[in-house]
Amino acid sequence: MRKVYLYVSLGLMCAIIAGCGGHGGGSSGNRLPMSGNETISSSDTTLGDGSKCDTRTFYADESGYVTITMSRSGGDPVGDPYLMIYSGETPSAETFLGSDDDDGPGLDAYYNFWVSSGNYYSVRFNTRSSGDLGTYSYSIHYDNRSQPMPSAEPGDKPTGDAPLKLSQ
Ligand SMILES: [Ca+2]
Ligand SMILES: [Ca+2]
Repeated sequence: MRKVYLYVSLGLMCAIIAGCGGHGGGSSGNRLPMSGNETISSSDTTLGDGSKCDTRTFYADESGYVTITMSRSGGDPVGDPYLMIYSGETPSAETFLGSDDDDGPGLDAYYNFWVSSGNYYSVRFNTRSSGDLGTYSYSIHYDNRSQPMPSAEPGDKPTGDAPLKLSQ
């Protein structure tokens, strides 16, 4: 009886410690906001058109609008950023939600959509064409409202109508 009590106490303590750990930043890597400077390189995942991509998954701990950006940035930037968004942790044709090519400034990609609390979403940071390697910056953050395109330019297509590119 005493042993059981000890195990329960230990379990509870572990849960409390794990819960507190979330505030440290290190173990909350899937929570928003996320941002960084990264590189599309030849060793990244290859898609059906031969282009390369980085995949990042985030967890929505509240419902709301989320904005995702991918920008030409760094010392040797990619030529033409491209985004694809998926529900869940595994990108596929079945989980595909939408994509964007040029809704950000210039050739930068921008996507704004509604997420539901308690769900995972995945983002492929990609380029419009194959052979386009280089650096970029990205951001995934709550906006709490639907955002218009930051730079509506002649010839821009509405968010979401860029074609899906399947895995190779
Ligand atoms: Ca990469
Ligand atoms: Ca683009």
